[in-house]
Amino acid sequence: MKYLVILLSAVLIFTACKKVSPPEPYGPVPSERQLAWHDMEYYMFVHFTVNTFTDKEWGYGDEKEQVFNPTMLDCRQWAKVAKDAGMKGIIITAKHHDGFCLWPSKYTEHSVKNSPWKEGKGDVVMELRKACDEFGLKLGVYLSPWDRNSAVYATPEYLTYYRNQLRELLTGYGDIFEVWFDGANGGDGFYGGAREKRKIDNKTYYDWPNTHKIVRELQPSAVMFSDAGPDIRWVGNESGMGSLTNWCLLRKDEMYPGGDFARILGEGHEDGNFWVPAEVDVSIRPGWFYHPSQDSLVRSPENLMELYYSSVGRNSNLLLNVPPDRRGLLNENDVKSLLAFMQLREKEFSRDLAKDKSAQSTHYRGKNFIASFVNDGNPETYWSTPDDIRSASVTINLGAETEVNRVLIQEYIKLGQRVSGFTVYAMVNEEWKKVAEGTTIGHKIIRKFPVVLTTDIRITIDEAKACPAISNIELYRSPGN
Ligand code: FUL
Repeated sequence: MKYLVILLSAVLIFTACKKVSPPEPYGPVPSERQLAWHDMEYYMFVHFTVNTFTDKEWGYGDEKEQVFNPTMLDCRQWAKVAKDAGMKGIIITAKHHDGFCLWPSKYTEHSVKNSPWKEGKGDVVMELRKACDEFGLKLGVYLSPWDRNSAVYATPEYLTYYRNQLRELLTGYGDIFEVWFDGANGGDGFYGGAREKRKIDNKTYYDWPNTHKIVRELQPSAVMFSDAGPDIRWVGNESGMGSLTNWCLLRKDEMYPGGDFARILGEGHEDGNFWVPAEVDVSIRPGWFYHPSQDSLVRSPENLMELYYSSVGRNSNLLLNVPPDRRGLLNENDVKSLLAFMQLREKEFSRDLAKDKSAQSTHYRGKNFIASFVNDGNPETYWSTPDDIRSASVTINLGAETEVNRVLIQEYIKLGQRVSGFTVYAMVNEEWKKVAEGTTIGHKIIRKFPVVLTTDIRITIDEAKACPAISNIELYRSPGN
Protein backbone atom coordinates (compact mmCIF):
# COMPACT_ATOMS: atom_id res chain seq x y z
CA MET A 1 0.00 0.00 0.00
CA LYS A 2 2.77 2.36 1.03
CA TYR A 3 4.56 1.69 -2.27
CA LEU A 4 1.38 2.26 -4.22
CA VAL A 5 0.93 5.68 -2.62
CA ILE A 6 4.51 6.60 -3.42
CA LEU A 7 4.06 5.39 -6.99
CA LEU A 8 0.80 7.29 -7.44
CA SER A 9 2.31 10.48 -5.98
CA ALA A 10 5.27 10.16 -8.33
CA VAL A 11 2.93 9.78 -11.32
CA LEU A 12 0.92 12.81 -10.21
CA ILE A 13 4.00 14.96 -9.69
CA PHE A 14 5.37 13.83 -13.05
CA THR A 15 2.11 14.73 -14.82
CA ALA A 16 1.90 18.14 -13.17
CA CYS A 17 5.48 18.97 -14.08
CA LYS A 18 5.33 17.59 -17.59
CA LYS A 19 6.38 20.19 -20.02
CA VAL A 20 4.19 20.91 -23.00
CA SER A 21 6.09 20.86 -26.24
CA PRO A 22 6.79 24.20 -27.91
CA PRO A 23 4.88 25.27 -31.02
CA GLU A 24 6.27 24.12 -34.34
CA PRO A 25 8.05 26.90 -36.25
CA TYR A 26 5.79 28.48 -38.87
CA GLY A 27 7.21 29.31 -42.31
CA PRO A 28 10.76 30.57 -42.80
CA VAL A 29 12.77 31.29 -39.64
CA PRO A 30 15.84 33.51 -39.13
CA SER A 31 19.34 32.04 -39.26
CA GLU A 32 21.75 32.53 -36.35
CA ARG A 33 23.46 35.36 -38.24
CA GLN A 34 20.11 37.04 -38.87
CA LEU A 35 19.10 36.68 -35.21
CA ALA A 36 22.35 38.38 -34.16
CA TRP A 37 21.62 41.13 -36.71
CA HIS A 38 18.06 41.69 -35.40
CA ASP A 39 19.49 42.33 -31.95
CA MET A 40 21.78 45.08 -33.27
CA GLU A 41 18.84 47.37 -34.13
CA TYR A 42 20.79 50.62 -34.50
CA TYR A 43 24.21 51.21 -36.07
CA MET A 44 26.18 53.79 -38.02
CA PHE A 45 26.74 54.18 -41.74
CA VAL A 46 29.88 56.09 -42.70
CA HIS A 47 30.06 57.58 -46.20
CA PHE A 48 33.59 58.81 -46.78
CA THR A 49 35.73 58.97 -49.93
CA VAL A 50 37.03 61.47 -52.51
CA ASN A 51 33.50 62.91 -52.66
CA THR A 52 34.03 64.34 -49.17
CA PHE A 53 36.71 66.58 -50.68
CA THR A 54 35.09 67.30 -54.06
CA ASP A 55 31.65 68.13 -52.66
CA LYS A 56 29.95 65.43 -54.75
CA GLU A 57 27.51 62.62 -54.03
CA TRP A 58 28.60 60.38 -56.88
CA GLY A 59 32.23 60.73 -57.97
CA TYR A 60 32.77 60.26 -61.70
CA GLY A 61 35.79 58.03 -61.14
CA ASP A 62 38.42 60.44 -62.50
CA GLU A 63 39.21 62.08 -59.16
CA LYS A 64 42.93 62.34 -58.49
CA GLU A 65 44.07 60.32 -55.49
CA GLN A 66 45.66 63.54 -54.23
CA VAL A 67 42.26 64.98 -53.33
CA PHE A 68 41.88 62.49 -50.52
CA ASN A 69 43.66 64.31 -47.71
CA PRO A 70 41.89 64.40 -44.34
CA THR A 71 43.85 66.55 -41.94
CA MET A 72 42.83 64.95 -38.64
CA LEU A 73 41.29 61.59 -39.54
CA ASP A 74 40.38 59.82 -36.31
CA CYS A 75 38.35 56.60 -36.49
CA ARG A 76 38.47 56.43 -32.69
CA GLN A 77 36.35 59.57 -32.62
CA TRP A 78 33.79 57.93 -34.95
CA ALA A 79 33.69 54.80 -32.83
CA LYS A 80 33.46 56.66 -29.54
CA VAL A 81 30.56 58.75 -30.82
CA ALA A 82 28.82 55.64 -32.15
CA LYS A 83 29.26 53.91 -28.81
CA ASP A 84 28.12 56.92 -26.78
CA ALA A 85 25.12 57.24 -29.09
CA GLY A 86 24.05 53.66 -28.29
CA MET A 87 24.94 52.19 -31.68
CA LYS A 88 26.18 48.63 -32.04
CA GLY A 89 28.42 48.85 -35.10
CA ILE A 90 29.70 50.82 -38.08
CA ILE A 91 29.41 50.09 -41.81
CA ILE A 92 31.91 51.99 -43.96
CA THR A 93 31.97 52.75 -47.70
CA ALA A 94 35.25 50.90 -48.31
CA LYS A 95 34.59 51.68 -51.99
CA HIS A 96 31.80 53.88 -53.36
CA HIS A 97 30.78 54.26 -57.02
CA ASP A 98 33.87 56.39 -57.79
CA GLY A 99 36.04 53.31 -57.25
CA PHE A 100 38.46 54.92 -54.76
CA CYS A 101 39.45 52.39 -52.09
CA LEU A 102 39.82 53.41 -48.46
CA TRP A 103 42.18 50.48 -47.98
CA PRO A 104 45.41 49.91 -49.98
CA SER A 105 43.97 47.30 -52.35
CA LYS A 106 46.65 45.54 -54.32
CA TYR A 107 44.37 45.33 -57.34
CA THR A 108 44.21 49.06 -58.12
CA GLU A 109 46.25 52.23 -57.92
CA HIS A 110 43.09 54.17 -57.16
CA SER A 111 43.27 54.07 -53.39
CA VAL A 112 44.60 55.65 -50.21
CA LYS A 113 48.05 54.30 -51.08
CA ASN A 114 48.48 57.02 -53.71
CA SER A 115 46.99 59.79 -51.60
CA PRO A 116 48.92 62.30 -49.50
CA TRP A 117 47.14 61.07 -46.36
CA LYS A 118 49.81 59.46 -44.16
CA GLU A 119 52.06 59.62 -47.22
CA GLY A 120 50.20 56.76 -48.77
CA LYS A 121 50.83 54.44 -45.81
CA GLY A 122 47.35 54.76 -44.33
CA ASP A 123 44.45 52.29 -44.27
CA VAL A 124 41.09 53.72 -43.15
CA VAL A 125 39.41 50.31 -42.95
CA MET A 126 42.15 49.00 -40.64
CA GLU A 127 42.01 52.08 -38.43
CA LEU A 128 38.26 51.66 -38.17
CA ARG A 129 38.64 47.95 -37.37
CA LYS A 130 40.92 48.79 -34.45
CA ALA A 131 38.65 51.57 -33.24
CA CYS A 132 35.61 49.29 -33.38
CA ASP A 133 37.46 46.66 -31.37
CA GLU A 134 38.45 49.23 -28.78
CA PHE A 135 34.87 50.43 -28.34
CA GLY A 136 33.17 47.05 -28.61
CA LEU A 137 31.48 47.70 -31.95
CA LYS A 138 30.97 45.44 -34.95
CA LEU A 139 32.33 46.36 -38.37
CA GLY A 140 30.61 46.14 -41.75
CA VAL A 141 31.73 47.02 -45.28
CA TYR A 142 30.09 48.60 -48.33
CA LEU A 143 31.79 47.60 -51.56
CA SER A 144 30.04 49.30 -54.47
CA PRO A 145 29.49 46.92 -57.38
CA TRP A 146 29.30 49.89 -59.76
CA ASP A 147 32.84 51.21 -60.26
CA ARG A 148 33.17 54.34 -62.41
CA ASN A 149 36.94 54.25 -62.24
CA SER A 150 37.63 50.74 -63.44
CA ALA A 151 38.60 50.35 -67.09
CA VAL A 152 37.15 46.85 -67.13
CA TYR A 153 33.77 47.69 -65.62
CA ALA A 154 30.94 46.02 -67.56
CA THR A 155 33.22 43.22 -68.83
CA PRO A 156 33.53 39.77 -67.22
CA GLU A 157 37.02 40.72 -66.04
CA TYR A 158 35.54 43.23 -63.63
CA LEU A 159 33.89 40.44 -61.66
CA THR A 160 37.30 38.97 -60.91
CA TYR A 161 38.50 42.41 -59.82
CA TYR A 162 35.43 42.97 -57.65
CA ARG A 163 35.70 39.57 -56.01
CA ASN A 164 39.42 40.01 -55.37
CA GLN A 165 38.66 43.24 -53.55
CA LEU A 166 35.90 41.56 -51.60
CA ARG A 167 38.33 38.83 -50.55
CA GLU A 168 40.81 41.45 -49.35
CA LEU A 169 38.17 43.05 -47.17
CA LEU A 170 36.85 39.75 -45.85
CA THR A 171 40.23 38.28 -44.97
CA GLY A 172 42.28 41.23 -43.77
CA TYR A 173 40.00 43.01 -41.33
CA GLY A 174 38.70 40.56 -38.75
CA ASP A 175 35.04 39.70 -38.28
CA ILE A 176 32.64 41.53 -40.56
CA PHE A 177 29.00 41.58 -39.44
CA GLU A 178 27.39 42.90 -42.63
CA VAL A 179 28.39 43.21 -46.27
CA TRP A 180 26.47 45.97 -48.03
CA PHE A 181 25.81 45.52 -51.75
CA ASP A 182 24.06 48.55 -53.12
CA GLY A 183 21.95 48.50 -56.26
CA ALA A 184 22.90 51.75 -58.07
CA ASN A 185 24.17 51.49 -61.65
CA GLY A 186 24.02 54.95 -63.19
CA GLY A 187 25.78 54.29 -66.49
CA ASP A 188 28.32 56.95 -67.33
CA GLY A 189 31.79 57.21 -65.83
CA PHE A 190 35.53 57.60 -66.32
CA TYR A 191 36.19 53.88 -66.84
CA GLY A 192 39.96 54.17 -67.17
CA GLY A 193 39.69 57.16 -69.50
CA ALA A 194 36.97 55.88 -71.82
CA ARG A 195 34.53 58.45 -70.39
CA GLU A 196 31.45 56.77 -71.71
CA LYS A 197 28.15 55.27 -70.72
CA ARG A 198 28.24 51.58 -69.84
CA LYS A 199 25.12 49.58 -69.29
CA ILE A 200 24.95 46.26 -67.56
CA ASP A 201 22.06 43.87 -67.07
CA ASN A 202 21.23 43.98 -63.35
CA LYS A 203 19.77 40.51 -63.45
CA THR A 204 22.73 38.68 -64.89
CA TYR A 205 25.94 40.73 -65.04
CA TYR A 206 27.11 40.47 -61.44
CA ASP A 207 26.45 36.73 -61.10
CA TRP A 208 25.53 37.36 -57.46
CA PRO A 209 25.20 33.76 -56.30
CA ASN A 210 28.90 33.18 -56.84
CA THR A 211 29.85 36.38 -55.04
CA HIS A 212 27.58 35.43 -52.15
CA LYS A 213 29.43 32.13 -51.85
CA ILE A 214 32.67 34.02 -51.19
CA VAL A 215 31.07 35.88 -48.30
CA ARG A 216 29.64 32.68 -46.83
CA GLU A 217 32.98 30.94 -47.12
CA LEU A 218 35.14 33.74 -45.69
CA GLN A 219 32.73 35.29 -43.16
CA PRO A 220 30.05 32.74 -42.32
CA SER A 221 28.58 34.99 -39.60
CA ALA A 222 28.15 38.02 -41.86
CA VAL A 223 24.76 39.00 -43.23
CA MET A 224 24.51 40.28 -46.80
CA PHE A 225 22.39 43.30 -47.64
CA SER A 226 20.95 44.29 -51.02
CA ASP A 227 17.63 45.21 -52.62
CA ALA A 228 16.94 41.53 -52.73
CA GLY A 229 18.85 40.04 -49.82
CA PRO A 230 19.97 37.29 -49.58
CA ASP A 231 19.96 38.00 -45.81
CA ILE A 232 18.77 41.58 -45.33
CA ARG A 233 16.66 43.68 -47.68
CA TRP A 234 16.49 47.38 -48.47
CA VAL A 235 13.33 48.97 -47.13
CA GLY A 236 12.59 50.62 -50.49
CA ASN A 237 13.23 54.28 -49.59
CA GLU A 238 15.99 56.47 -48.19
CA SER A 239 13.77 58.66 -46.06
CA GLY A 240 13.83 56.51 -42.96
CA MET A 241 10.38 54.98 -43.31
CA GLY A 242 9.80 51.40 -42.36
CA SER A 243 6.43 49.98 -43.37
CA LEU A 244 3.70 49.52 -40.74
CA THR A 245 2.95 46.13 -42.23
CA ASN A 246 6.37 44.60 -42.39
CA TRP A 247 6.90 40.91 -43.04
CA CYS A 248 10.45 39.65 -42.54
CA LEU A 249 9.65 37.37 -45.46
CA LEU A 250 10.41 37.67 -49.15
CA ARG A 251 10.03 35.67 -52.34
CA LYS A 252 13.59 36.67 -52.97
CA ASP A 253 14.05 34.56 -56.06
CA GLU A 254 11.71 36.97 -57.87
CA MET A 255 13.93 39.94 -56.98
CA TYR A 256 17.34 41.24 -57.97
CA PRO A 257 19.45 44.25 -56.89
CA GLY A 258 18.63 47.45 -58.75
CA GLY A 259 15.19 46.20 -59.83
CA ASP A 260 12.02 48.25 -59.46
CA PHE A 261 10.68 46.76 -56.24
CA ALA A 262 10.44 49.69 -53.83
CA ARG A 263 6.89 49.06 -52.67
CA ILE A 264 7.31 45.33 -52.22
CA LEU A 265 10.50 45.90 -50.24
CA GLY A 266 8.65 47.96 -47.63
CA GLU A 267 6.06 45.33 -46.74
CA GLY A 268 7.93 42.21 -47.76
CA HIS A 269 5.89 39.23 -48.96
CA GLU A 270 3.38 37.80 -46.53
CA ASP A 271 3.86 34.44 -48.18
CA GLY A 272 7.61 34.84 -48.73
CA ASN A 273 9.63 31.65 -48.68
CA PHE A 274 12.80 33.21 -47.20
CA TRP A 275 13.52 35.20 -44.04
CA VAL A 276 14.86 38.54 -45.37
CA PRO A 277 14.13 41.36 -42.88
CA ALA A 278 14.25 45.08 -43.73
CA GLU A 279 16.98 47.57 -42.92
CA VAL A 280 16.23 51.31 -42.98
CA ASP A 281 19.21 53.28 -44.32
CA VAL A 282 18.96 57.02 -43.97
CA SER A 283 21.32 59.96 -43.55
CA ILE A 284 21.53 62.45 -40.71
CA ARG A 285 22.02 65.09 -43.44
CA PRO A 286 20.36 65.60 -46.84
CA GLY A 287 23.39 64.01 -48.57
CA TRP A 288 25.15 60.73 -47.94
CA PHE A 289 28.54 62.46 -48.09
CA TYR A 290 29.72 65.51 -46.17
CA HIS A 291 29.02 68.91 -47.72
CA PRO A 292 29.88 72.08 -45.77
CA SER A 293 26.69 73.68 -47.09
CA GLN A 294 24.68 71.09 -45.14
CA ASP A 295 26.20 71.85 -41.74
CA SER A 296 23.02 73.61 -40.72
CA LEU A 297 20.77 70.87 -42.09
CA VAL A 298 21.62 68.10 -39.63
CA ARG A 299 18.54 66.26 -38.35
CA SER A 300 17.45 67.35 -34.89
CA PRO A 301 17.35 64.89 -31.96
CA GLU A 302 13.54 64.97 -32.17
CA ASN A 303 13.65 64.14 -35.86
CA LEU A 304 16.02 61.24 -35.15
CA MET A 305 13.54 60.03 -32.55
CA GLU A 306 10.84 59.97 -35.23
CA LEU A 307 13.19 57.95 -37.44
CA TYR A 308 13.67 55.52 -34.59
CA TYR A 309 9.92 54.98 -34.32
CA SER A 310 9.56 54.56 -38.08
CA SER A 311 12.41 52.03 -38.27
CA VAL A 312 13.18 50.11 -35.07
CA GLY A 313 9.57 50.72 -34.04
CA ARG A 314 8.41 49.06 -37.28
CA ASN A 315 10.30 45.81 -37.21
CA SER A 316 13.38 47.16 -39.06
CA ASN A 317 16.96 47.98 -38.15
CA LEU A 318 18.17 51.57 -38.36
CA LEU A 319 21.39 52.21 -40.30
CA LEU A 320 22.00 55.90 -39.71
CA ASN A 321 24.56 57.61 -41.92
CA VAL A 322 26.89 60.14 -40.27
CA PRO A 323 29.45 61.35 -42.83
CA PRO A 324 32.88 62.50 -41.62
CA ASP A 325 33.95 65.97 -42.75
CA ARG A 326 37.12 67.03 -44.55
CA ARG A 327 39.13 66.79 -41.35
CA GLY A 328 38.12 63.14 -41.16
CA LEU A 329 36.02 63.77 -38.05
CA LEU A 330 32.30 63.50 -37.42
CA ASN A 331 31.18 67.08 -37.44
CA GLU A 332 30.30 68.79 -34.15
CA ASN A 333 26.73 69.44 -35.28
CA ASP A 334 26.10 65.78 -36.05
CA VAL A 335 27.70 64.64 -32.80
CA LYS A 336 25.60 67.02 -30.75
CA SER A 337 22.41 65.80 -32.36
CA LEU A 338 23.31 62.13 -32.01
CA LEU A 339 24.14 62.38 -28.33
CA ALA A 340 21.03 64.42 -27.58
CA PHE A 341 18.99 61.78 -29.42
CA MET A 342 20.54 59.15 -27.13
CA GLN A 343 19.40 61.15 -24.11
CA LEU A 344 15.93 61.55 -25.57
CA ARG A 345 15.73 57.81 -26.05
CA GLU A 346 16.77 57.17 -22.50
CA LYS A 347 14.02 59.47 -21.28
CA GLU A 348 11.49 58.05 -23.71
CA PHE A 349 12.03 54.51 -22.45
CA SER A 350 13.28 55.18 -18.94
CA ARG A 351 11.04 52.84 -16.93
CA ASP A 352 9.21 49.79 -18.22
CA LEU A 353 5.86 49.94 -16.42
CA ALA A 354 4.98 46.36 -17.38
CA LYS A 355 8.09 44.72 -15.95
CA ASP A 356 7.20 41.94 -13.51
CA LYS A 357 3.58 43.10 -13.11
CA SER A 358 0.91 40.42 -12.97
CA ALA A 359 -0.01 39.09 -16.44
CA GLN A 360 -2.99 36.88 -17.27
CA SER A 361 -4.05 35.41 -20.58
CA THR A 362 -7.26 34.08 -22.09
CA HIS A 363 -5.39 30.95 -23.21
CA TYR A 364 -2.00 29.41 -22.60
CA ARG A 365 -0.25 26.42 -24.00
CA GLY A 366 1.12 24.97 -20.80
CA LYS A 367 3.10 25.95 -17.76
CA ASN A 368 6.21 26.75 -19.78
CA PHE A 369 4.28 29.16 -22.03
CA ILE A 370 2.39 31.32 -19.54
CA ALA A 371 1.43 34.99 -19.78
CA SER A 372 4.00 36.19 -17.26
CA PHE A 373 6.78 35.30 -19.71
CA VAL A 374 5.92 38.43 -21.71
CA ASN A 375 7.27 40.74 -19.02
CA ASP A 376 9.94 38.72 -17.23
CA GLY A 377 12.78 40.45 -19.10
CA ASN A 378 13.96 37.13 -20.58
CA PRO A 379 13.94 37.06 -24.40
CA GLU A 380 14.11 33.27 -24.40
CA THR A 381 10.77 32.74 -22.64
CA TYR A 382 7.45 33.46 -24.34
CA TRP A 383 3.71 33.22 -23.95
CA SER A 384 1.99 30.91 -26.39
CA THR A 385 -1.37 29.22 -26.89
CA PRO A 386 -2.49 25.74 -27.96
CA ASP A 387 -1.98 25.04 -31.68
CA ASP A 388 -5.61 25.66 -32.60
CA ILE A 389 -5.87 29.01 -30.78
CA ARG A 390 -4.76 31.82 -33.03
CA SER A 391 -6.59 34.65 -31.36
CA ALA A 392 -6.00 35.34 -27.67
CA SER A 393 -5.30 38.15 -25.22
CA VAL A 394 -2.81 38.87 -22.54
CA THR A 395 -3.62 41.44 -19.87
CA ILE A 396 -1.07 43.21 -17.71
CA ASN A 397 -2.33 44.57 -14.42
CA LEU A 398 -0.40 47.68 -13.44
CA GLY A 399 -1.35 47.46 -9.77
CA ALA A 400 -2.63 51.03 -9.61
CA GLU A 401 -3.87 53.72 -11.96
CA THR A 402 -0.91 54.58 -14.14
CA GLU A 403 -0.31 56.90 -17.09
CA VAL A 404 0.80 55.03 -20.22
CA ASN A 405 1.46 56.19 -23.81
CA ARG A 406 3.82 53.66 -25.42
CA VAL A 407 3.68 49.94 -26.06
CA LEU A 408 6.49 47.71 -27.30
CA ILE A 409 5.80 44.14 -28.47
CA GLN A 410 8.14 41.39 -29.66
CA GLU A 411 7.43 38.02 -31.18
CA TYR A 412 9.63 35.03 -30.46
CA ILE A 413 10.90 35.07 -34.04
CA LYS A 414 12.90 31.86 -33.74
CA LEU A 415 9.50 30.28 -34.45
CA GLY A 416 8.88 32.51 -37.47
CA GLN A 417 6.71 35.58 -37.94
CA ARG A 418 3.19 34.55 -36.96
CA VAL A 419 1.02 37.52 -36.01
CA SER A 420 -0.91 39.38 -38.72
CA GLY A 421 -3.28 41.49 -36.61
CA PHE A 422 -3.29 42.89 -33.06
CA THR A 423 -5.10 45.48 -30.94
CA VAL A 424 -4.03 47.18 -27.73
CA TYR A 425 -6.63 48.23 -25.16
CA ALA A 426 -6.42 50.15 -21.90
CA MET A 427 -8.88 49.83 -19.01
CA VAL A 428 -10.16 53.36 -18.49
CA ASN A 429 -13.10 54.03 -16.14
CA GLU A 430 -13.83 50.29 -16.06
CA GLU A 431 -14.11 50.02 -19.82
CA TRP A 432 -11.71 48.75 -22.43
CA LYS A 433 -10.58 51.57 -24.67
CA LYS A 434 -8.69 50.81 -27.89
CA VAL A 435 -5.35 52.67 -27.91
CA ALA A 436 -3.45 51.06 -30.80
CA GLU A 437 -3.88 48.47 -33.50
CA GLY A 438 -1.78 47.01 -36.25
CA THR A 439 -0.96 44.11 -38.48
CA THR A 440 2.50 42.54 -38.20
CA ILE A 441 4.84 42.47 -35.19
CA GLY A 442 8.02 40.44 -35.89
CA HIS A 443 11.23 41.27 -34.02
CA LYS A 444 9.84 44.47 -32.49
CA ILE A 445 7.21 47.14 -32.84
CA ILE A 446 6.84 50.27 -30.72
CA ARG A 447 3.61 52.27 -30.85
CA LYS A 448 2.72 55.70 -29.52
CA PHE A 449 -0.72 56.64 -28.30
CA PRO A 450 -2.15 59.58 -26.34
CA VAL A 451 -1.65 59.26 -22.59
CA VAL A 452 -4.24 57.09 -20.82
CA LEU A 453 -4.71 56.77 -17.09
CA THR A 454 -5.26 53.07 -16.72
CA THR A 455 -5.08 50.05 -14.45
CA ASP A 456 -4.69 47.34 -17.09
CA ILE A 457 -3.35 47.03 -20.61
CA ARG A 458 -4.63 44.24 -22.83
CA ILE A 459 -2.90 43.08 -25.98
CA THR A 460 -5.16 41.03 -28.20
CA ILE A 461 -3.72 38.97 -30.99
CA ASP A 462 -6.61 39.15 -33.46
CA GLU A 463 -5.08 37.09 -36.23
CA ALA A 464 -2.08 34.85 -36.54
CA LYS A 465 -0.91 32.26 -39.06
CA ALA A 466 -0.17 29.85 -36.25
CA CYS A 467 -0.57 30.04 -32.48
CA PRO A 468 1.13 33.27 -31.37
CA ALA A 469 4.46 33.27 -29.52
CA ILE A 470 5.04 36.61 -27.76
CA SER A 471 8.34 37.03 -25.95
CA ASN A 472 8.17 40.59 -24.71
CA ILE A 473 5.77 43.40 -23.87
CA GLU A 474 6.91 46.73 -22.44
CA LEU A 475 4.87 49.78 -21.48
CA TYR A 476 6.05 53.34 -20.96
CA ARG A 477 4.91 56.79 -19.96
CA SER A 478 7.16 58.80 -22.21
CA PRO A 479 7.46 62.58 -21.86
CA GLY A 480 7.17 62.84 -25.67
CA ASN A 481 3.92 63.28 -27.60
C1 FUL B 1 22.87 54.24 -52.97
C2 FUL B 1 24.05 55.04 -53.50
O1 FUL B 1 23.86 55.41 -54.85
C3 FUL B 1 24.17 56.27 -52.61
O2 FUL B 1 25.23 57.10 -53.02
C4 FUL B 1 24.36 55.81 -51.19
O3 FUL B 1 25.58 55.13 -51.05
C5 FUL B 1 23.21 54.90 -50.77
C6 FUL B 1 23.33 54.37 -49.38
O4 FUL B 1 23.12 53.82 -51.65
O5 FUL B 1 22.60 53.17 -53.76
